[in-house]
Amino acid sequence: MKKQENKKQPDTDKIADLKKDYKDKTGKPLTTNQGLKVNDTNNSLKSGERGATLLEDFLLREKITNFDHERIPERVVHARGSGAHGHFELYKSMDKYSKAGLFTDTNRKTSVFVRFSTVAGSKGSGDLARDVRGFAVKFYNPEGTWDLVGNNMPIFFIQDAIKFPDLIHSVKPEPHREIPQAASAHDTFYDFVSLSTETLHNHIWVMSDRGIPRSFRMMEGFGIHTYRLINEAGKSHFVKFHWKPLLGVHSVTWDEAVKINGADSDFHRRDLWDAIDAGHFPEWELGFQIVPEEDEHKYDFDLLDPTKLIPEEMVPVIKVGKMTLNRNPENFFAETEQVAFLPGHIVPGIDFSNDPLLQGRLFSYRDTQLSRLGSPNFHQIPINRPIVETHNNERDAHMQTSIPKGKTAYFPNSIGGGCPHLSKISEGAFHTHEERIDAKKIRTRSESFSDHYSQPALFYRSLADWEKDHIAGAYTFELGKCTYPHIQERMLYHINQIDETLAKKVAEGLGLKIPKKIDQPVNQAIGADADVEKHQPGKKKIYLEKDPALSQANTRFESIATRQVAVLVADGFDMKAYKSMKNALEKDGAMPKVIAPHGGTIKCDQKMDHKVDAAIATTESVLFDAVYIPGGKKAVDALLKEAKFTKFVNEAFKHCKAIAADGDGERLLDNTFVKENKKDNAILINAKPEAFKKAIAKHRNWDRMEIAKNIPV
Ligand code: HDD
Repeated sequence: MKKQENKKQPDTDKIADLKKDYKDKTGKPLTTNQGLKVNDTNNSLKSGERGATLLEDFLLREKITNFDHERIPERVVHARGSGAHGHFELYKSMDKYSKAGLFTDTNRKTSVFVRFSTVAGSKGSGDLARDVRGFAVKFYNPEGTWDLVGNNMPIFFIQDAIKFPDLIHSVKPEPHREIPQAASAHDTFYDFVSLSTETLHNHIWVMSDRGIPRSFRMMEGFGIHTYRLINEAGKSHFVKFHWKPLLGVHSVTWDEAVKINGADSDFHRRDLWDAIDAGHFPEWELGFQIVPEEDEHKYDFDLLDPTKLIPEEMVPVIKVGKMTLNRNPENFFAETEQVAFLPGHIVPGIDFSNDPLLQGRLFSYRDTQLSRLGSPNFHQIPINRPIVETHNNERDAHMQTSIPKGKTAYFPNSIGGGCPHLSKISEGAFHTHEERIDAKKIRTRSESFSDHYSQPALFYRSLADWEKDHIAGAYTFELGKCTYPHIQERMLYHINQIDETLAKKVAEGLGLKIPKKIDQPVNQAIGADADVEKHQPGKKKIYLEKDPALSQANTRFESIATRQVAVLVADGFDMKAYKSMKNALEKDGAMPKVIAPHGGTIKCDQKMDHKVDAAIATTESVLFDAVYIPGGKKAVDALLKEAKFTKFVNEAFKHCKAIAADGDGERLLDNTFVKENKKDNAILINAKPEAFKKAIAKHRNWDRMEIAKNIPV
């Protein structure tokens, strides 16, 4: 991740296009929407100084009417999100697989707009909910816009789009009292999950650390469905899309997530904005997992089943290019709120598969924009407008902003010279891959979709001990919030099918026994006339012992760029130690922040003033990745008088973060639980800054976990 000067970023094609709609009010007079200059926007027109307001007051009416209608419906899912602009560059031509321009032209800088989101919460909910994160990318191509609308997990909860309303109704706040907000830990969700065993794989991912990322910039992204790539010769390959963050995949702990939501519920939104603003542009590599058509049936799972991933051990990810996000939006509503992603937006060289979840999505996303953005003309909103001209015979409708010329709006026509005219495939027209189909029309689920335990078990087996421990904690917490013992037991039964040790731990936490069997069939994902027994999930299969790519223990740990380091100081702090640490951290892109007993400025031992970034009363330990105490006798005496500094260090220690202290700084550590644990790898006392930096790059010292659990903060 390179630090770059934000202002110097050249405009992408899409930014140049958006600039046509920028409105800059600097130095401009206030006018009505008709351009009339205004001399008073504070007082309405009245019948006398103390009289009633007059209906004539068009200024009042325009201002209030606009205000009354400011809100649009929030997204029915993924309501809370944050967006950024950037570009995608290809490493080398992938023409063997795809004829899409963005996968063949290495000279191209494809404009992108990305929106990250949580799923269940409303627009104003906290960023640190335990949830899936949306990862939606809009590629503005000269051949038309392609949307890759994915998540930060490689699989989905359900196998057929027709179940999506049920899934979402079960996780959203319960309908009678609209509780809980942005949380899956409640009765209806577990009722649904325990009866729909296809959900168990995505569910265990949500219970893992992937459900509480440290940053949007430190998440993987996945297209999830199997798509097709089509080359110039018309040959199709199956493909799964992956986004790999250059900063690695990192998460916070549940205790932090809960506290971050209170301390800064915009934590992820702020993190993304600030990083881009500071020139630390987040980057992801795009990867393909390619499966030749002839291998479609060679796996123990069905490629069309979106609850299954293809282990990277079986099909490696080929890195094909890099996406960089380097510009924040100008206006949240105009861009991030109004952007509309549709999995059906496709370009030649890419095509859909028959995944029944994807097929249903192809309907839902266009449909939802009609109530959210209000008109089929939503594609004319600047952020949704393609970078190429569009022409067709669709006409009129609400908020038509273009002025199509001519007499004809139909095809074929001769009056309009046959225009807009059709294009041949050789001229770039989209052509659906001609798949041979010989089948009955039937409402059912393929039996090849019935293996529901093998992949959650593979995921769990592939994790490090600390990750497994976090999962046990998450299940215990979530099921502990479920008030029906029969649902808790049904869940325990399923967890036991995934892993017996895990089930035992969760059962202990819940104070329940693991049932040996469940009386009624559990997979209710099928219709009333179906053979219920046939669709019961079979026992887990082990076709691969472990897939290292599934564990965050095997991610990248090289960089400390953008890591927030709290520097705890008071008047008289040791400037020499501070400067040397600050310079060392900043050299590698970390961001030291001065935290002091009060705001404004603070004096070092050289009597110089230093700007305070946050008074201790206004910040919390959970907002930082590491802590440094530079020392200085007088300063540490002052820090010891303020209990929140001690709490700050104890919390950082509990959350397994790197902590460094120089000189007298050690006395603050001696007032905390660090005192008994100075041999810890990520506790650095009078150590070289390099050692501290190494510990920060490791993200957390999970070896401390057992001790950390007993820290009562
Ligand atoms: Fe969806 C939004 C991702 C299944 C129906 N979805 C939405 C967004 C993301 C995803 C990232 C937010 C886009 C944005 O930032 O504006 N959804 C997924 C993934 C799925 C998935 C990765 C499975 C692999 N979704 C899915 C199904 C349906 C929907 C099966 C309906 C049948 N999704 C919607 C929606 C939303 C949406 C209701 C709400 C707002 C929007 O579309 O534009 O249409």
